[in-house]
Amino acid sequence: MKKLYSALMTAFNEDGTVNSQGIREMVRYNIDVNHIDGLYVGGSTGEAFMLSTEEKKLIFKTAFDEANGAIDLIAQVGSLNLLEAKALAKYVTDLGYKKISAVTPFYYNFKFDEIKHYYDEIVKDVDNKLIIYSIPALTGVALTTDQFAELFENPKIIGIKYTNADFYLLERVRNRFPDKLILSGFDEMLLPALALNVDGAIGSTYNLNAKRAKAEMNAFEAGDIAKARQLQKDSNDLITALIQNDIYPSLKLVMEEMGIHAGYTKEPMSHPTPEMKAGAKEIYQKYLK
Ligand code: NGF
Repeated sequence: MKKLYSALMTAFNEDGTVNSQGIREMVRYNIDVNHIDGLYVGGSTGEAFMLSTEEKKLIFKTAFDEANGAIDLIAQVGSLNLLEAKALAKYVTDLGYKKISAVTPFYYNFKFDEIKHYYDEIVKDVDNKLIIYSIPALTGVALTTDQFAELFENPKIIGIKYTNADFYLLERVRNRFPDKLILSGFDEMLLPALALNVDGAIGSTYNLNAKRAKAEMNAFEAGDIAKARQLQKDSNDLITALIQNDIYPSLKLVMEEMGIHAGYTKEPMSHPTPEMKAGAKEIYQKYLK
């Protein structure tokens, strides 16, 4: 059975501080209404790369407490500061997270040996399993099939969060590592990823659109490709509208329309303009009601 994970957002107050109550509401909504299989905590959608270590810890703890064992949780601990990544890996493991993940280190054009060292170090002192977070469009780091193979030599490294539109590489990786966990990261490309036999998906828009995405997965599994294609089209109408309205603040504005206190994005991401607010209201009415 393929699994669907929402990439958890972080609710911020207008001044950029973390709003724990808003995080709790989003966790609850994902469990009670979306019936989600799990949450990816501290990733891009969580705006984690703009946060302090203490803020990240608060978010990991709040999500863990609120979920209370009901769903699978993956903690994204990757950071350009390897000492921070290691400390967070230990922190979330001690809390009880059963899976961790780490973005490929970015910005400094690290050599592959350095990337391998980074992953081996993150898992070295923790009894946990790690999913590589590969997102070349944002990191500039595009790992090859052979490089994934080298990272998988470490038995604690169990899979890939594959946020990449390279389906040739996805096919190569899927077939070379049939036992590894591969979770697709681009919501608008869920159907082609399912066709290549991913184990599930993680994404930002599932916070709002889990029901349709699950129906698509079920239709695909049942061999009803026409239905799956129609559902992907419907999802992509929603995703396109979100992107055109500025996706990060809009995801939160639409959640607010649904009565969930998702709060603000963190600057330098934009705060909502009146036009964005009107756009989000329209998106909710048109695609989600
Ligand atoms: O936010 C991005 C940036 N991608 C997310 C997802 O892959 C990131 C994706 O859902 C994520 O899950 C996380 O780390 O928190 C997109 O928002 C969606 O497909 C719309 O393009 O690429």
